Formats: sequence, structure tokens, C-alpha cells
Amino acid sequence: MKIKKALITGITGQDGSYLTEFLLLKSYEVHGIIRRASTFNTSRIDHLYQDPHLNGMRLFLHYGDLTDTGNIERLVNQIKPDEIYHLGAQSHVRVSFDMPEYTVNTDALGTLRILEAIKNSGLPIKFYNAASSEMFGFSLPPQNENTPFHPRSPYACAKVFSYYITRLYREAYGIFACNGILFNHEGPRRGPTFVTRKISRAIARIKAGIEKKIYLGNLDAKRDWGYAPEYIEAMYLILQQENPEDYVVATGESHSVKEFLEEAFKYAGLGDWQPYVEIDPRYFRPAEVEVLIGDASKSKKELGWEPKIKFQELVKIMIDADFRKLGLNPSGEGDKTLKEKFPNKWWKID
Ligand code: NAP
Ligand code: F7E
Repeated sequence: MKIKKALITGITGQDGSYLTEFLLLKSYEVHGIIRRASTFNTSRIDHLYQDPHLNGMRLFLHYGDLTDTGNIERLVNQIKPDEIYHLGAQSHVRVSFDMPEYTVNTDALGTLRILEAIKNSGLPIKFYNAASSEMFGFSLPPQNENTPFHPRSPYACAKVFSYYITRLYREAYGIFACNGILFNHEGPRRGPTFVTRKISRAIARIKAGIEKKIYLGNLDAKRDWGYAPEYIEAMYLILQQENPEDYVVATGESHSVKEFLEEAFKYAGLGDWQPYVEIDPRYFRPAEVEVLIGDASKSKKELGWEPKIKFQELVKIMIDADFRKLGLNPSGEGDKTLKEKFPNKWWKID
């Protein structure tokens, strides 16, 4: 049987690392684009990497950048992947207000560069684009595939372009190009400046006596938070369908940052969160997305995809992981949930 080849942009990110684990277990040959950095930026995939001189290697890393057209064209033509999972992005909404041009260059034009490379290659490459619930912005919840977009940040504007250019290349050139409109998905590998991980990490540091306080912005914003490894399976399923389409992936539950704090401090045994939290206006955004609640009924019906992990369990999983990382004893309910709900889980517990 022919071995399938996948190319992943953003392989060093939260989602890229889980997807690599998933595809390697599915016997794919996986190629990933990494950025040259003066420090190592591969910590999330180090456990998967093998010496390139060994036989039977199935993970290959290539230097590249989404802002470099020639590099993207060359990699697509060299690797000739069956599937491209385009996850690379400047993914921080707050930062996109500070770096709007860079964000648009990477997140919007980066997608166009890959689609052009696919089109010019003439190869039958399937393309997954990481679209985002941020595109809905101000639109009233619940949000599904038919909800109008009302982006509220340079990041969201770039993702709207990226969404439409993906659709256009599907309609105009017949490319198997799909959008996964994923709502927030989190886990122990989440970047430490996103709010869930910022909180779980700070709680572990408070417990360990390293920190006393956590500084946050808007506590009233509500998000539909799911568990990242489950969302990776949806990405894969989207590219295995008969026809290329766009799908919302979400839990259908929404909670505020305040509720996350309540749940997390309680589970960690610290009691009320108020004494530990200060508001720092620098974390406010010039325009905020107040409420996101996804309606993933299309994904359930057509992909057979449904999330198993909901809010409270997610909080426990993240706290357990951050406790373990600091050598603290986790209370273990999060780990127990993972074992019970995923007896055949494919990802490494962090
Ligand atoms: P992440 O952890 O921030 O990872 C982003 C990845 O993109 C990293 O590998 C990063 O490389 C890479 N990258 C950034 N700029 C690049 C550039 N100019 N050229 C090449 N690579 C670049 O993001 P994530 O949470 O895994 O999310 C994956 C994708 O889904 C992103 O497109 C994000 O916008 C989108 N999304 C995420 C969520 C969510 O809740 N996680 C929800 C909806 C959509 P470095 O490691 O070198 O920085
Ligand atoms: O913010 C509020 C903040 O940065 C969530 C990205 O993966 O999901 C992510 O974007 C909420 C916002 O995620 C702090 O104002 C309060 O309302 O964790 P976040 P995000 O902006 O929802 C979407 C789907 C993506 O596509 C993005 O790539 O929490 N908040 N205080 C804070 N947020 C942060 N980061 N830091 C705070 O101190």
C-alpha cells in the first residue's frame, strides 16, 4: 500500500504537535515546516523526532516560513504531499493588534501562498485550512457554518481572508480545499500566553511558591473551550470526506474566563480565586469578542465527530499537567478522566 504523505505548517505549535502524533500512528510520512530560531522551538515534537540518518524515519522537518513564497513553492514541489494541514499562523489575537501587518502577511497571504503552490504544482493535493471561531466576532451565538462573519481583530480579519481564499480555490480550480472552523481548543501544550494555560500554569506556580499573583484582562469574555487532541481528529476526518467542505468544530458549551478561574482554583485546592487575581489593562483588547458558542451539528452528522471532554474535565486535565511539570502531586482526576474516556488514546500525556 502507498504510504500517504502529509505536510504540516505550524508543526511546532499545539495543534501541529498533536496532529503529527496522530498521523504517524496512522502510518503517514509526515513533513513539517519549522522556523529558524536562535533558540530551540521544537519542544512539543522532540519526543517524536528521530535521527534523520536512521532507516524507517517517517518525520521530516524543513526550514521555512509562510512569508517566503519561493520557499513554500519549493517545499510543496519537493515533498509532493497527498495532504497539507495548514496550521501555521501568528495565532495570538491580542498580539495581532500590535503586529497587524505581520499577522496579515503570515495568516492571510501565507494561506494564499500555499494555495498558489498547490495550484501551480498540478498535483491532487488535499488542503486543510485552520480557520477560526474568531471570524464570527460580534455575530450572535450559537455560531455555525451559515453564521455571518464580523471579525474583531487583525487576526480575525486575516482568517476571514484565509477562509474565503480557500473556498475560492476550491470553486475556481477544483482543489480539494476545506476550512475547519475550530472554536478554542486547549490542553497542556497550549501556549502559556493564552488565557486557559496562563491560568493553569500560574496556579501550579502559586502552589509551588514561585508566584503570588496572576495578572489578567477581561474576565467576562465567554469561550467554547474544547480539548485539543479531539479537534485534531476532526481535521483529519475533514480531509477524508468524499467532497471538500467547511465544518464548525466545537463543544456547544460556553464559559467565562471568571468561571475558568473559579473551577481551576477550586480544583487546585486554593479556594477563592479573587485574592490571587489582579486586572492589568494591558491585557484588554481594542475590540473584544464577548461570546462564542459553536454549533457543531454538521460535524456530528457528516464526520461522526463529537467531543468527549467538556469544560470541567478540561480544567482538571490542564491543572494536573501543570502540577506534574513542576514536580507537584496532581490530584489525578484529570488523568483519570483521560484514561476512562480514551482507553486507546494516541497522544502522549504531558
Ligand atoms: P500555535 O500553538 O500558536 O502554533 C502556531 C504555529 O505556527 C507554530 O508552529 C509557529 O511556529 C507557526 N508559525 C507562526 N508564524 C509562522 C510563520 N511566519 N511561518 C511559519 N510558521 C509560523 O497555534 P495552535 O493553537 O496550534 O493553532 C493552530 C492553527 O489553528 C493556527 O492557525 C491558529 O490560528 C488556528 N486556530 C487555533 C485555535 C485554538 O484554539 N488553538 C482555534 C481556531 C483556530 P513557532 O513554534 O516557531 O512559533
Ligand atoms: O483569550 C480573555 C481575552 O487569548 C480568550 C487563539 O487560539 O482562540 C484563541 O484566541 C479570552 C479573550 O484566546 C487574558 O480577552 C482575559 O476574551 O486565550 P485567548 P482567543 O483570543 O479566544 C481562537 C479560536 C483562535 O483562533 C486564536 O488563534 O480571554 N483574557 N485575560 C485573556 N486572554 C489572554 N490571552 N491573556 C489574558 O491575560
